[in-house]
Amino acid sequence: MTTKCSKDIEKDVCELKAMVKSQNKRIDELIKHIKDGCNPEEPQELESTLGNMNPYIECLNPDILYHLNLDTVTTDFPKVFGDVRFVCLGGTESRMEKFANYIMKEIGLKMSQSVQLKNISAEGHRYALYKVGPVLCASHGIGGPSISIVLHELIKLVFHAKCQDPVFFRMGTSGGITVEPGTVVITSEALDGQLRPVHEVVVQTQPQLRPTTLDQDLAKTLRSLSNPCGDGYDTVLGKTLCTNDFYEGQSRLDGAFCDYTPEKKMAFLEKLSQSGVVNIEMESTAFASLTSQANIRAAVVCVTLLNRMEGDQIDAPPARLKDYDTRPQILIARYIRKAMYGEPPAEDSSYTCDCSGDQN
Ligand code: R2B
Ligand code: URA
Repeated sequence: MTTKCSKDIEKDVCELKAMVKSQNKRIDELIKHIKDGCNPEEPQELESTLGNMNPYIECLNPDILYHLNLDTVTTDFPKVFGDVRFVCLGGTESRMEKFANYIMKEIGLKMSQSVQLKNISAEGHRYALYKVGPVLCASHGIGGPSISIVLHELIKLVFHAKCQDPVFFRMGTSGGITVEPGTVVITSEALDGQLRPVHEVVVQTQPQLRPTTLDQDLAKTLRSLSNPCGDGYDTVLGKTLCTNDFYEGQSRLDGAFCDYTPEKKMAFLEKLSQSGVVNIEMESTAFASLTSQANIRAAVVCVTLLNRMEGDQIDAPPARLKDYDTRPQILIARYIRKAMYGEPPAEDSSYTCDCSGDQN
């Protein structure tokens, strides 16, 4: 056994002192880091990228998103939803559940076979909400009032979660003006029942006209992701008429009431066509105005179920309607894949559906 000479001991002591000194320095750095983290001058966390938000929201503790059955005290929004980059809305719960399962495959996320996707808002009994990695999928029901409620709450959700530049999509169905049934329409401009590019909101008895601005670059990018030859159907950019009613509002002859003639109906549809309108649906103006108010990039992608120049009733066979329903989903999935991975559309991205009937 060798004994250490006093010189070696001195060296060890010296090294130990240096180690302790360096550790103390590291501890000081960590303490400073923790302190700086609490300093509002130097925020460590990213802030929400949304604009024009209601200033009173900050005072709400908790903020209860009643229809989504969520609140900011029992759910840690930044932790649970902070990674959301895409918010996809569609009319029915079943469409959005199918889309959630589809997008999961498309973006390569896997879930164990025994686990089912959970509808986060099931207990709210109004809307369905699924989260698939960075994609939120929500149902919105029919019409402006219904989509407006869920959008207020989804916009607050991404605000509280401090999501960075989330993109919103509405995927839906519509009636076509002159275009072949099954055509996919990306809305260039959303018009209300008076053909104005506005969404009217009555606040304390006063009508306010809010612009229905949609992101033109996003619309063009979506259009560029279509492949008419490969897809077997057209994808077009055009104006969308948004009505508050499916029957008289869309100039149908098959509602419970009708006080105009078939000639007047056709004259109206011709006028739409001449104004550049290619489809009619019921949520685009509310969707466009609420998203643009919050500076959110957004797009409306709807398939046409019929050509309104040829009739009013939706009489295509269920299997065809199911196939139509998948078309906006395929396009939006291509966009999401490309945004996430920079990939072109997958060869296998055609979506085989079951036939359980869902066409809102
Ligand atoms: C399209 O289809 C629904 C009406 O059947 C409505 O939600 C819309 O915009
Ligand atoms: N949705 C509508 O709002 N109108 C149609 O004609 C078809 C679907």
